[in-house]
Amino acid sequence: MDTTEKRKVILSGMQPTGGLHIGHLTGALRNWVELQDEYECYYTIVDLHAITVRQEPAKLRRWTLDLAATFLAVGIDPERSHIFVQSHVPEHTQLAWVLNCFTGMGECSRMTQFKDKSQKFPENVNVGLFAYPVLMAADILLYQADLVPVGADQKQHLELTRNLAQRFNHLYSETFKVPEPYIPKIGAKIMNLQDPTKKMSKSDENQSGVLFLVDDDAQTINKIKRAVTDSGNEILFREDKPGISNLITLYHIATGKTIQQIEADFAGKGYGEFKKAVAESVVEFLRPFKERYKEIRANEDYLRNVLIQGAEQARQVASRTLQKVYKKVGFVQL
Ligand code: ATP
Ligand code: LTN
Repeated sequence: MDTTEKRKVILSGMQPTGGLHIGHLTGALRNWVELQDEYECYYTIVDLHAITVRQEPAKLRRWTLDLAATFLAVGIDPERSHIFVQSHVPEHTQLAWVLNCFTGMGECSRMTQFKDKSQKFPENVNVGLFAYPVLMAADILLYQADLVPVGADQKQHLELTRNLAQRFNHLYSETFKVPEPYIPKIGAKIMNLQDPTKKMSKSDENQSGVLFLVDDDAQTINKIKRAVTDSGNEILFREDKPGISNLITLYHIATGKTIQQIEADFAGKGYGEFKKAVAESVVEFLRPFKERYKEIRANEDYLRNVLIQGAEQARQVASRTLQKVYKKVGFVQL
């Protein structure tokens, strides 16, 4: 490969709205780590997005640093990728304002996440929540991202981002790269252990169904042992057995064994024995991550330095795009 060729750009973001769980690790972060080999990666902690629902300041601060430590602990390498906090790069809000003026009210009100969250928090349906996807578009377009790894729930936001980029490019001239969604090759959806029809979610009130990455071993084991299972007693991966299927997925992730192999290994064995095996394997799977996390989280100077460096690098790219935009819309350049 020609080494002067520019690598394609990846950007993704995660909200610092709670402790991370095993679903984040397997569904998102493991892919983020792999993508570093091939792409120029920007990974941002989107605190501006987080305040679209009410947050306690002390918790938001803690979760932001927790998330930075998690990125590092899973293997995102600050020497190769750019890890930064969204509010440290003011260009995000600046571009979002311009894009707001090119977004229709109808476009935002059609977004499923807006409809869901305004139902969930009827006492706080704010303008920020409404404009959430426009800020997300700014996150992506500032870095001229080629690809955006997102879960299925964010695809609608990415479609809006593409529309805004095309609209602006068409009205003025070529300014933004039109990004594509990146749907990861690996990454099963992990369900809540107490309600296996619902995805495991960090802001879930029922924490006993969520395997947080910072839970201690005893908590992990207990949560798995108390997981809701289905009627019957066979260890089979089947649609009508969501509880056992979810545990099989976890075991598959933790051990690398195939579903068929797991079903065969546990044929004729009971739920109790299976749960014990799942619990032990998940604890082992998480052990190296937890050790690294503890070490990194304890070194706040190091964490802050990574974020300072990440924000500086991000600003260099973001300010270039913003300047182009400001010039095109007709703002006076001094
Ligand atoms: P919230 O509770 O605040 O909505 P969440 O836990 O659902 O948060 P997000 O911040 O929306 O998580 O997700 C960040 C990333 O992690 C997304 O790419 C999403 O696809 C992935 N992810 C989240 N939950 C799971 C899960 N249970 N299984 C697999 N991947 C998941
Ligand atoms: N909305 C996303 C988080 C997010 C994001 C982004 C993802 C904010 N900005 C830019 C990809 C690219 C979520 O809730 N998962």
